[in-house]
Amino acid sequence: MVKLVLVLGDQLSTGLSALVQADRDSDVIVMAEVASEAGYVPHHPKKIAFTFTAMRKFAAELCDKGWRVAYTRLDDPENAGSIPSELLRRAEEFGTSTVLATEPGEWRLIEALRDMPLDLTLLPDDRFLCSHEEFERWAEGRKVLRMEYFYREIRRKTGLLMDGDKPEGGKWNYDHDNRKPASDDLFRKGPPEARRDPVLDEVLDLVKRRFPSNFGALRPFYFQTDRAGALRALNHFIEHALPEFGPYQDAMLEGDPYLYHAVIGLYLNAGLLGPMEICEKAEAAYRDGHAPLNSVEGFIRQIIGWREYIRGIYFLEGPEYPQRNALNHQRKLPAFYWGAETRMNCVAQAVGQTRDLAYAHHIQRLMVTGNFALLAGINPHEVHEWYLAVYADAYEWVEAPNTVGMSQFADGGVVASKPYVSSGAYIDRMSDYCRNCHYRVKDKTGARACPFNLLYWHFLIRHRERFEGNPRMAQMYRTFDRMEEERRTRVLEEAEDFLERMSRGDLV
Ligand code: FAD
Ligand code: DLZ
Ligand code: SF4
Repeated sequence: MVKLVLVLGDQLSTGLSALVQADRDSDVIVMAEVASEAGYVPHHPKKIAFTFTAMRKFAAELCDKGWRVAYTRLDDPENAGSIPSELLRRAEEFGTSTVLATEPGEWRLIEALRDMPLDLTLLPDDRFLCSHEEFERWAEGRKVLRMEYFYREIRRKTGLLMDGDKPEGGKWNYDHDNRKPASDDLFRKGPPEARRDPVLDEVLDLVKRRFPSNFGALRPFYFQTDRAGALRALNHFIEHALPEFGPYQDAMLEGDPYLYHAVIGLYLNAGLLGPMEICEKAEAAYRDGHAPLNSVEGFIRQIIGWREYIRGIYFLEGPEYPQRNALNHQRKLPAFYWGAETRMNCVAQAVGQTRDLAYAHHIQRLMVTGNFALLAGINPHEVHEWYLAVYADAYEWVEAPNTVGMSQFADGGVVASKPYVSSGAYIDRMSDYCRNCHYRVKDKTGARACPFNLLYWHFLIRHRERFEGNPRMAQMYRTFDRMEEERRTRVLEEAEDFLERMSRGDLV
């Protein structure tokens, strides 16, 4: 009996469990560009263009390999508009009610598939190194979950950077050698340019026509859109950037959006690259003497540690996770997240780069836009929807725990042991943004005081009850209490005034 085999836009891997289990002679692969997936948040036009182009090329590759592919384009008149309704339409067309799929990376879609009146088999997504069951076993009985211990287990399991049963070099983590600010005279080579081709051109026209008002610049389009291109991007990173990845991982420079980051998250999350092949190449660069251990360990930790851990949390915590709001933050996301003017240069740089590239690196996401939203008490669900929309690598399984958990502390401390908040001093140390800012990072109060300085205290004081007892935060409360009363009052009043002006829509 013929089966429909679903391949989603982030399942573009020839080794996908559903494809491995399918029968090339009798089954039909279903792929569909649908309004519901393209519209559950207002995705960045570059993300939609990347997804549709990569889907079309992957479908063509499957056809070349002899698969029967039923591909629906967004503009096809018979397009039913959602993944379940496309499956129902194809089921009727091919006279079957059997669907084979690899588990989607989002509860929303898992539930929608389960609700279909079709006979569905959902297979585990084994493109990850840790299954749901393994993560549950690891988490069971632990009072708090911490990535570092999880990471060690995965190092042992994969054998990456291991010296027998010991970590390579004697330590699991080399972060104390990292975290340097970048200087603007360092030479860096950004990711390779995209090659133009007719499939990409056609999709770019479609996206321009169908999503004219989504936030973000469609062109110039620089992403790779197939496996060969993704491999080129990976090799380019290993050759040109990996050696310096560790030291400059947290640095930010105006005019240099990538620094030594890999810019491969979108390829990995869409299935064009796999986690093990990436890490094996990085490890080989270390063993060949091309890249130092602190950079290679730091990079591998992001992929086998953070990425797997974050996914484990998403599936462990369940479908309600993105709704959490432990700090009861209710303020609306300011218009400058969608490109309106702001005088805060760091925010303007991070948002401007996001608009142009659908990319910002981790510290820009965490310590600029994320930090500001948390300090200002923005509703975490709005923050979550923004991150899900604007980055080309964003899918809920990875975006939500990073945003709701790590960045906004809205899960009450599942992902992070303390909130990632900082005053302007951190941004000044790690970037050159403050040089060109209307505000003065050294000013703690007054008309030009850096808003991060004001809001930092406002955040700590409004959540005093919750955080004062946290040993890693107690020092900050002592510092505040040692300030003169007049100064404390002034800081909090100016912070209030800033928030009011921001909420009114004044230029801040
Ligand atoms: P590099 O810095 O070069 O790191 C290499 C790879 O490590 C990344 O490609 C990614 O696959 C992995 N990685 C690194 N950090 C993380 C992390 N915290 N969680 C998961 N994987 C990680 N990452 C996404 O893939 N999708 C998202 O939607 C996403 N949303 C985020 C939202 C917020 C608020 C924050 C703070 C982080 C988010 N991240 C997300 C994590 C991280 O910022 C991106 O993975 C990274 O910036 C991608 O750029 P890169 O490929 O140059 O990564
Ligand atoms: C991100 C995305 C977009 C923009 N469009 C589609 C689409 O039209 N068809 C599709 O199959 N997948 C798309 N995707 C990826 C899905 O949103 C992704 O599979 C789910 O969010 C689960 O991770
Ligand atoms: Fe950002 Fe403050 Fe520096 Fe301006 S002074 S760039 S607002 S940290």
